[in-house]
Amino acid sequence: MRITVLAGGVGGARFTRGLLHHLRADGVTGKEVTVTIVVNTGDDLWLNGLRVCPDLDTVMYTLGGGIDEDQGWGRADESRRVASEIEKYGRGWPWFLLGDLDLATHVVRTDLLHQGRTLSDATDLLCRRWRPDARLLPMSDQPVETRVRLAAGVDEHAAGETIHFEEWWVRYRARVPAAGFVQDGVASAEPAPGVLEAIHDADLVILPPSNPVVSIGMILGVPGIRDAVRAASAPVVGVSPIIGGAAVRGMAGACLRTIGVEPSATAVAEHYGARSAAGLLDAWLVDDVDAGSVPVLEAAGIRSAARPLWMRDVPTTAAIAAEVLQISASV
Ligand code: GDP
Ligand code: FO1
Ligand code: CA
Repeated sequence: MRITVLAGGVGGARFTRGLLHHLRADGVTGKEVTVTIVVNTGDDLWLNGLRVCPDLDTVMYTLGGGIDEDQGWGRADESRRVASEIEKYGRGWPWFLLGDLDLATHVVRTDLLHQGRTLSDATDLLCRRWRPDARLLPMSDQPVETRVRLAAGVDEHAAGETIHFEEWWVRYRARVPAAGFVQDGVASAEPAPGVLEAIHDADLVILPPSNPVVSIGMILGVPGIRDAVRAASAPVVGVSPIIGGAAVRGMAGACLRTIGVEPSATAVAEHYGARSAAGLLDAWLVDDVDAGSVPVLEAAGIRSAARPLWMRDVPTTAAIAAEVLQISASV
């Protein structure tokens, strides 16, 4: 069985860890199951001369056992000696922490890219150390940068200017009003090698509880990927990242409102749309508190079910993944 997940950082990583736990612990089908994760690279940036790929690293560290569990990103047992030295030179982004251990990943990746390797190759090589038990594919080997068009000026930025997504998210905590998101470079980008095949050949495609706008939305924006999901012969099942009208962790609500989508489990499913109506989804899981949206979505052609969707720990997340497999069998 082949499962393909389209993922951002923390939400996608935690879900996939639960999925792998479920598959490996319970031997689900008795058959060999391979998992491919197509990861958002819209957040990637150059900082202090280094290529930083936040979502790829979050997935790699989470599945490889190196993640800072409380924070959800970066390395466990991290220190910041280099960052504090860099700050003294007044260079880089003092509000975006590159920890000492994490820096090693960026140094190795940047070295590989400077040698002419692709991001896919560099990711493969980094994963040889972390052994994530899944294949990690960047959405594209070409840089596609998520930028935020500001609706109001802030600090040195004027209204109407675009800034890197991480500056809007981390420096301004998504509190500066945004007029929209731009995918810089997307027109000339291609899906990375293996991405379209992973979707085409899958027995199940999962949209995990990742940010629908700046994580999954950016992956779907790469030419060819949305069409591949629509055309997949496998069921496409999504898990709501919104519980009771709020993003569970983080500021996804601000992203949704920016594109005119209400932060609710129903509205996000309608935003993805039913595959039977030119959209992407065959099935959708909502939290118990959103059970009221099940009949609405069923009427819209999306098989739906309500169950607890808080990813509290690996076992509760594995149970969510089990439910995804179950509902996928009924579409
Ligand atoms: P990011 O790149 O680190 O922002 O991570 P993702 O895009 O993969 O996922 C972030 C989103 O995951 C958040 O905006 C939440 O909406 C969602 N999320 C985080 N934790 C949970 C959880 O426990 N349950 C559910 N259903 N969604 C969650
Ligand atoms: N998130 C923060 O809130 N503050 C940071 O300083 C920060 C640094 C950082 C460094 C490397 C990395 O891989 C991730 C990092 N993140 C940080 C997480 C992150 O980039 C964002 O929260 C997500 O990408 C939002 O989608
Ligand atoms: Ca991200």
